[in-house]
Amino acid sequence: MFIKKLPLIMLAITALYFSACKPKNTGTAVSGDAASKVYVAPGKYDEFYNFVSGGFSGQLAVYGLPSGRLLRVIPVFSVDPEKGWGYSEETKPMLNTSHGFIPWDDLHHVEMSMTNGVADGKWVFVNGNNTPRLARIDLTTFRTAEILELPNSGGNHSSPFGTENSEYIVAGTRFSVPGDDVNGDVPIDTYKENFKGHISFVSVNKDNGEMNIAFQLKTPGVNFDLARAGKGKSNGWFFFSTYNTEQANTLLEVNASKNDKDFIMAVNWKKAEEYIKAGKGKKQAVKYAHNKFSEETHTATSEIKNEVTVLDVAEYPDIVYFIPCPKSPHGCDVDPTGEYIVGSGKLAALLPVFSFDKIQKAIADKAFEAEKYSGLPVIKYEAALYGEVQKPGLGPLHTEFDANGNAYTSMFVSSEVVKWNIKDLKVIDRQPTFYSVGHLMVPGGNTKKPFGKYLVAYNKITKDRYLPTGPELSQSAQLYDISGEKMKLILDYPTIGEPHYAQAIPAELIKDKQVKIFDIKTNKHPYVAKGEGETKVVREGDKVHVYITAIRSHLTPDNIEGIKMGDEVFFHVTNLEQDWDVPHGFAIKGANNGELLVMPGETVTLKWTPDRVGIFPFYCTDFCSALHQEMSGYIRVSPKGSNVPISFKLGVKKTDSIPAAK
Ligand code: K7E
Ligand code: CUA
Repeated sequence: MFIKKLPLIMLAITALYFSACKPKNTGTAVSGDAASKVYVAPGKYDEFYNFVSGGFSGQLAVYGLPSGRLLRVIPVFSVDPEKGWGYSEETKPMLNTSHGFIPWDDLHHVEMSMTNGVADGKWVFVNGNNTPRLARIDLTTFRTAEILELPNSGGNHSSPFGTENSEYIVAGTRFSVPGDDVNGDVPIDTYKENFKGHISFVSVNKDNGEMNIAFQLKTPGVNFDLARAGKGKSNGWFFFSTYNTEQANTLLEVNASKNDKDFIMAVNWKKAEEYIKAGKGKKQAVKYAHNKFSEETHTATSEIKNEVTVLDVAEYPDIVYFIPCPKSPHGCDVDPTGEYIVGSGKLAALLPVFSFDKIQKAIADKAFEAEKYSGLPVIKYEAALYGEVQKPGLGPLHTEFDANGNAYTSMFVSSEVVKWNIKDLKVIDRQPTFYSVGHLMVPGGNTKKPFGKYLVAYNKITKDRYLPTGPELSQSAQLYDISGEKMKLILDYPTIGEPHYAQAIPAELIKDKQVKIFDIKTNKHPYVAKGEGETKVVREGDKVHVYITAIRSHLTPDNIEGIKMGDEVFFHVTNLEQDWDVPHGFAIKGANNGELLVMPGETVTLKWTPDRVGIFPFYCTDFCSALHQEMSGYIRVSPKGSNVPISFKLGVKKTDSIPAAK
């Protein structure tokens, strides 16, 4: 029997300890040559791009390593008025869901697309934790290209994790809930009967990256926390950490911490794929949004889909095997060879390392516990275990690897990163973090070929590290040099939102593949004006379409009349520039909206409903030339029923009014 009950009082003490311990030494702990290791001289480039989750900001931040310089914030799940994301008409559909438009989410994990188990620099996948979604970011534009909602899910935390060739991006639900096709109006304490887990296998088109839900696995109701695909010899398998295997529905802090061991759930996804190919999956009616951004039209579309294929693992018990793992495991990480699977029990005093070969043998020998879990086989702990790292630290969360057979584990409670050897499981080094490290990241540290060299700790608490800024302090990243036997702290910098996971790729992989401009000749936006001669103002009932162009340093047209109260005005701004790094912006007084930021060759639309009669200035918001302040115009709003005709002009070039469209 592997499940033992802990007395409640002990749990309370554990919980207290879990949240209270911090290292006392807040000193710099930085050695003399640290500055030279992170110094990237003006005009020089960083060695790595580091993609860091923005947590509750909903965005993805891009930093250079080793400098720690913030290069860009890519809006993903949250609106961003700075870039017009979720404000322009073109981007609004990206934030559509089956619940309607949602302006925010909580982004935790980052997964690079891979070829042969190594990041290939095409796309980054990230998760929306709250309203379950996946997003794909294109690494030639640094823009969110696609967002896919996940049905049958309640919190998309165990996500996104990819297979060796990004055949699938996999997403496990954090909260189990009744499936979307059944009546969910059930008492919450019927969790055990009615709540189910779902894991989505999302296929990725090799050429254009498009995501589609290939199938879902329906599992017992537990909480899925994190996951990793197998690699090398374990390619074809997936490993998920679970908690709340107690299936509690209240006071999880206590009730989901009762079992001495929860599980790593090993999934034979190749087998699941075979069943799906053999037609064993069941079609289920659901509702989810699939949003895509086209760089041909510079416009997003949102489609609501109605069906998903589900395979119930209870009916196919050779897909899923549970492996006991002490105690509320958080991270579940696979080493570069694919042989070792590290479980990080948040409340455990040791780190179990499982062996893929032993797991295979245990399955062949049926080395299972007498008691199944929800009807599924539980492999005996010892039969799957390679060994345990003893006294690694307190509150282990996540593990990454270098190229030399070492593992690095973050310790939330004892605030340290711990280096240990995968073969002999001995701790080699430990260095403090300031403070309470969550994820850590080694460039390539999740892949078959880690780059090593650096480790970044992403910390939850900053306290005394930076100048204080009121009650809320920025969270932080800390950079360690791991090229030697001992890890050396070399840099400490604040981050946006809350950093959870991050991944880094060599700058060389993508820096010369960046889109610099969009070719105006191929712009297929329905409201493009490909030159000033194509600008116009068109009334369609009470909708007015303004085809406007921007080029240094004027907007065409810059005098517009004939707008009336009750009109909805659409400013379709085309940036005529064909030079790198010359965006123009657009804003108008009183607009209940963000600005537009329009890249060269692109068309973007701002919707404006005038709320009063008068003259409204508009202007370019991006300082684009010495005469940027001149890049402005006026629009006249007349009362409803006024007979001021539509007219528009730039300078002396008076343009005739365009008759109302049919
Ligand atoms: Cu921050 Cu990956 Cu959501 Cu651990 S999770 S810390
Ligand atoms: Cu265009 Cu300022």
